[in-house]
Amino acid sequence: MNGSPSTVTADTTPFDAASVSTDARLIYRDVRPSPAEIADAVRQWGIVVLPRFVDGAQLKQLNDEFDSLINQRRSRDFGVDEFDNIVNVRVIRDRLDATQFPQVASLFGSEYMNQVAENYYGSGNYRLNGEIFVSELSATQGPQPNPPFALHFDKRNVLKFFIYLSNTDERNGAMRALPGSHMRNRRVREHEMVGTTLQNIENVFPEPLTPSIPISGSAGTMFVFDTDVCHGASTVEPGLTRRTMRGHTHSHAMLNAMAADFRAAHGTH
Ligand SMILES: O=C(O)CCC(=O)C(=O)O
Ligand SMILES: [Fe+2]
Repeated sequence: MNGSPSTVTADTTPFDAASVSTDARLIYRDVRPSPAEIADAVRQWGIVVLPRFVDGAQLKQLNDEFDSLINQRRSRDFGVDEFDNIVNVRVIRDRLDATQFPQVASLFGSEYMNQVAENYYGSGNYRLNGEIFVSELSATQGPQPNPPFALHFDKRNVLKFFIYLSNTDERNGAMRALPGSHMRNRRVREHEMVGTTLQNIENVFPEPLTPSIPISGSAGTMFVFDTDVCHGASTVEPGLTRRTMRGHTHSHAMLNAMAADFRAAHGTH
């Protein structure tokens, strides 16, 4: 079993060719962009990729902290999701011990990421990387019809700072995405949020009707994406793994909608 249990097919109409693109050159940046440029690129395409965002000693230390978090997951105060081929440690950034995990704490609390979020959401309108998902994928068995593998948008909208800690391509789980698809998905999601509980939003796309490109990158690559863009992991070949960390930055509006949804589902007011 993988990921979210409720899989509902989204709008099956093909995306308007004029609004989406499978040209990777539009979303890869060779030179480190300013936070404002990142926010603009995410607004335009839903995703932007920064190769070698982390390297050298910092990358090595992040990998060491990744190993500690994964290996000690049961003895710590973190949420853990474990499926056949996914281990996910859910770190609450406020509760992270920065002396033990200095690179994770400084990277996901960095002023650079904060400036990206501020440019994207506006000052005071977001919570920077409230959660950090530390996750390892191992070989998948057969086709994967559900998120995070199936192409989808997230029911709960998030800006994600997603970092590969190992070299990653289509053989070991590279995330796939359809640049530009966030616009239509956002309209659908916002429309559905009015009449449906978040959990029931239809968010999975039929393939190959919906195209996508793999976000391949060497260890240290970061991509920033708005989860309204169609996205989903590639499957993982036997013997291979994928190591990632990702910061989840929500708008306060989305956090409030999630809290209201939770109260409605649990009968409290
Ligand atoms: O792991 C992946 O490549 C996809 C993850 C995903 O669906 C997400 O971060 O929202
Ligand atoms: Fe997702």
